[in-house]
Amino acid sequence: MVNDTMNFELTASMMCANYAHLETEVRNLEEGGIDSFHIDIMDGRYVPNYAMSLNDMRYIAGATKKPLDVHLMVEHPNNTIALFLENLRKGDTVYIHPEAEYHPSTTLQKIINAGMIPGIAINPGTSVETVMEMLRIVKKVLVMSVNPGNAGQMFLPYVGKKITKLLALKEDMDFEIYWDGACNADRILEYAPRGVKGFVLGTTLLFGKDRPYGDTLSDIRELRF
Ligand code: S6P
Ligand code: MG
Repeated sequence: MVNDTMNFELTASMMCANYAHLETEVRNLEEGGIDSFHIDIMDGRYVPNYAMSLNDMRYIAGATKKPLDVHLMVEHPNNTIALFLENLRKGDTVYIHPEAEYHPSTTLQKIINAGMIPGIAINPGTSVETVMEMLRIVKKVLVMSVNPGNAGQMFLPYVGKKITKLLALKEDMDFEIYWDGACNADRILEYAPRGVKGFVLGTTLLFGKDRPYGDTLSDIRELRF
């Protein structure tokens, strides 16, 4: 049954979009009611893929007024974070992977100082305990339920236990939880009522379905699966 007070966010994983018609993709997603655009930036080192780049992010930032949700899968984001921050707006989110940086709290402070929302992304193999202090700094935690690097991967079920741990901490430590990777109907039905704030939609639910985005998004919001 739909809980009236349930209010979760849906963000589109733009590495899954059709780049032959990127502007149309952005417009259709906006008109279909997407809340934000998830931008997967990769450097071919921290993850074995490239996906999106700074220029892709800039293009999408110019094509929409909706918030961007920038997921940096790069080594030492502290070295290049300024390039991203200077192309974003207040209210956009930037996630870093803590293990990709020697001093992740320095990088998070740069995100805060620039007026963006600071977040960390937690890999399937990273424990809550190893990022505990950073939970006090960030406003968002992106829980990866696939290993970072690609869309269309298999869901790793052991991540569920980590979500339960984070749900118990989120009020006290003042952060929200977002889900990234193989996000399907069952996961939204189970975890939205428990307090997961948002879901990244990729090939599992949204893209490549030959169906208007607006229809899919309203079905998901109404939990009509
Ligand atoms: C993976 C990336 C994700 C994917 C998303 C795709 O490195 O961070 O944001 O793009 O998971 O969704 P799906 O449904 O294809 O797994
Ligand atoms: Mg991502």
